[in-house]
Amino acid sequence: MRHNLQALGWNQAFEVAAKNIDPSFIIGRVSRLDRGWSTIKTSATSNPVDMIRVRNIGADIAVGDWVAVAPDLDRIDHVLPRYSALIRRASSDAIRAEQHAVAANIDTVFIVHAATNDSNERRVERELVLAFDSGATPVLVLTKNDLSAAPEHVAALRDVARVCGIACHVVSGLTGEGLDELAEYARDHQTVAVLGASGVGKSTLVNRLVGDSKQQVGEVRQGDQRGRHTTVAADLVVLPNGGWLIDTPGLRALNLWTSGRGIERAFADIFLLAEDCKFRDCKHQDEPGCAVRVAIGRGELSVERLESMGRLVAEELALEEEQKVRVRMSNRKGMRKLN
Ligand SMILES: Nc1nc2c(ncn2[C@@H]2O[C@H](COP(=O)(O)OP(=O)(O)OP(=O)(O)O)[C@@H](O)[C@H]2O)c(=O)[nH]1
Ligand SMILES: [Mg+2]
Ligand SMILES: [Zn+2]
Repeated sequence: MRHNLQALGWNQAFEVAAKNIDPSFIIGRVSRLDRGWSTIKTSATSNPVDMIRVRNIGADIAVGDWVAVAPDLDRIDHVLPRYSALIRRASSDAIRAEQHAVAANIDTVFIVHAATNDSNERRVERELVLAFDSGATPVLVLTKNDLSAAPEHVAALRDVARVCGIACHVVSGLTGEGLDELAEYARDHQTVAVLGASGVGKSTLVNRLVGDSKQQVGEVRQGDQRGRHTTVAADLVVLPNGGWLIDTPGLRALNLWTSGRGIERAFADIFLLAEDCKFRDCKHQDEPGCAVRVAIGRGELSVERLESMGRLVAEELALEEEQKVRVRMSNRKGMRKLN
């Protein structure tokens, strides 16, 4: 076992995956990706000698990945299999659609929203699908609780967390309220990715948890409270208790990439109701004996939530179709390469 790497999150599964890698290669964890260059930590200290910089030529890597680098530091030779990854679709262009891994080898995803009125349930649902699909455990974090409270809004978001069985914490990056609870998720060298819209307060939380102001924090616009995309690259940072946080840039578009069980888990309440629909393939529109419609009639489920699920399901199906077409195209010999 490479004991020097354990504090960085190295485990037995990585040890097994790395057993055939040439011992002269340097193994480390990607802590930051800038244009063309990756920063790789080879030990958990913040000592500069424990970090190497390597060009990312043709390497498909994300912050949090474990990689092996040739001794001449020329390039990344291996990327070890990930046990989880937060993946979104990078482009909405059908032919050039590519996946973009936001963070890899994570145990928990903090989905950060403001406890004020600015955030929306629809974005929470989308982020939940992505987070569940990643293989890590999502946790909803409602921050800026020191600002004008919006109790109904907080109650609605708490409800979203409750129906899909995840924890919800109401915190403040300014006063520090609730942050001890958050630090618990990064115990024992575990890794937490922090996801959320620009300006929501991700870097502020990371700084508070880390205990310094390494992450740059930006003002939000006065009118609509939107952020200015202050954080430009994901960053792996260590906490005083030895856990790891990945601060990420606020992403405007969060398009779905894969189709794990994310939708089923993010909309667990609707899937449960649907078991009582008369028809197994009920679309919950106007079919007789639809238990989902009954719940809407009783005010137990909102139409908006059902429609939101419908949109995400359609997005996922369209993606699956595109992928089939892409496979067919690439199988055709003599076709000009399209991507
Ligand atoms: N009152 C209050 N303000 C906060 C809190 N957290 C963040 N802010 C403010 O919100 C603004 C944006 O915070 P950031 O931490 O930069 O937001 P971010 O989510 O990292 O944004 P990007 O890096 O652009 O994705 C800054 O002006 C912060 O000072 C909080 O808990 N309470
Ligand atoms: Mg930031
Ligand atoms: Zn139905």
